[in-house]
Amino acid sequence: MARILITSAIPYINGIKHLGNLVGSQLPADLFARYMRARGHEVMFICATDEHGTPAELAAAKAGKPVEEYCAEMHDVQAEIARGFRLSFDHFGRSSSQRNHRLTQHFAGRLAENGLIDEVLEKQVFSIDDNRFLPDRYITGTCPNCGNTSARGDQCEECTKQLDPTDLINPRSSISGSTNLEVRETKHLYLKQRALKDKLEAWIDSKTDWPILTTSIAKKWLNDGEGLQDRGITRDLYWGIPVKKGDQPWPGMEGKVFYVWFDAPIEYIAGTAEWADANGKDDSAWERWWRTDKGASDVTYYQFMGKDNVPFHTLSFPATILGSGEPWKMVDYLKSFNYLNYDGGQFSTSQGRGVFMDQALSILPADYWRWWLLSHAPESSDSEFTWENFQASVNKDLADVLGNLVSRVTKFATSKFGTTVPAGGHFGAQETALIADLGARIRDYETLMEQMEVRKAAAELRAIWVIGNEYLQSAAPWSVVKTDPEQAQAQIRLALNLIRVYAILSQPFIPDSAAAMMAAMGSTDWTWPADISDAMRALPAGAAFSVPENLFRKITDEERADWQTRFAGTRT
Ligand code: B3M
Ligand code: ZN
Repeated sequence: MARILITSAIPYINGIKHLGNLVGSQLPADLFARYMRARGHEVMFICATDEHGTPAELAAAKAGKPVEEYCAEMHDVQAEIARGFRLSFDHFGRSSSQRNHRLTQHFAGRLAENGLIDEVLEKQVFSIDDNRFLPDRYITGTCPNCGNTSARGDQCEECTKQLDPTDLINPRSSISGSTNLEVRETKHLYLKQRALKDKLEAWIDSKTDWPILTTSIAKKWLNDGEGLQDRGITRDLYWGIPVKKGDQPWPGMEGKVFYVWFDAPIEYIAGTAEWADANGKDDSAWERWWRTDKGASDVTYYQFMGKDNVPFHTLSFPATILGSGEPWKMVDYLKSFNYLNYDGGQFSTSQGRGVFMDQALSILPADYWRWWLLSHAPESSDSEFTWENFQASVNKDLADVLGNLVSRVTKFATSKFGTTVPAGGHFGAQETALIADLGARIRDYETLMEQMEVRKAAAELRAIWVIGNEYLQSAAPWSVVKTDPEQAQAQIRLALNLIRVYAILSQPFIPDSAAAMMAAMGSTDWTWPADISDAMRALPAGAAFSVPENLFRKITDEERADWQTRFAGTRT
């Protein structure tokens, strides 16, 4: 049994995420966590809301609420939606927790002690009308790189270039729209990432099994253009973690907070500490996941995120950890995703274009979305959600292939042999061949799941469903029963066992349907089918089963057309 630590990029607090966000981090992380638990490993799966920074302050202002209140409410909303999607976090924390305050201040203190912090008097845009500094998203203007006229002070959403507020052409305040701005001096802390370049490079080079998407982004940031830059880790903002050196005040930094991207990844650790607190455990319970001097040296740590988050996880966060000089667990494998596009364009939070997580659950059960999203995960390239494709995929894969098999078998068995597993006959050549084929395919499926090849794993799972259908088609118990009822009983016994095995294999993708299948088979035995021959005989003759409620319903053309118009834009 291995110990597996899994973190998903933590979603920003400002609003409900769309399906593109979901498939780029939380959902595949959940798939992996579920699979690893199903294989009997000890898993710690952590996510949280990312609550600091200008997006939170701006969203709270727009909602007319104090930012603390806004964040508390939105955390609960996101937690509820995560439960709706069956995201199986061991803990869904908050980056504004006291645990994260203390840990973030601790890391900053260690970095300072190790000579890795510069105090820099720098120039920041100050809004005279708003009487405040305008860091990051508080300022809007024209991108010097691509000409986008609504680029934000931290990054241009069009061309993804990272920006400084002072880079923007024709800058204006995001709060008031005022252009009555001036540049003023203010003191900030810089993390001397350049001093850590060799260490970072050696660490990245040691990750020979990382996906190309991950390493190419890391390398680009390390070496391209001006290369790795020292990074400002503080801001002139009200909302955030107060700048302190450990638990001591930081002279000259009063009233300032840490930059959101400094504290957000630390929340992975803090979130695990929050888990320990929430479960009445002491510090050793979370430290054994995170401190290599306290038991974490046998942990394997996986991170999941969208490609835009990769630089922060391959350079900035590792710089914090390496710079601390303390034995913290670092990521072993970083799985990153491309973007999911929406129906000929992009998902857009600002324009309300696409399907958002709450809307998705309001029209169909979680499993439909989970299946489509995971089987179309944007791995090797960007992928696209279209309603046609979604409808086809749900109707074919879930309803026709899997749902139909379950319903046909259980209904036929009930009508011919009653509601217990029939005892007659024995497995012949066809059954033996199916079992052998299944065994081989399950081994492939395991390999793909272990490698986090999400799409390929989904395709293999679907192929596993398909061979069950093909078997039934050719064995044809509905004909055989007329001439050789014993043989038909053996075929049905096999098919009922197949449903249980499908429940186990499918559970990471479609947990609710899997639970319904298992319940219908009257079993609670989720043991992974390591020995397929045994697994196909697990339901004993005479055991009761039932016909499950229709597992999947088909999406009609009218629904598809309706949803297509409904989600075309301008979410209210
Ligand atoms: N909240 C950005 C995002 O949701 C950011 C991730 C933080 S991971 C530590 O894409
Ligand atoms: Zn741009």
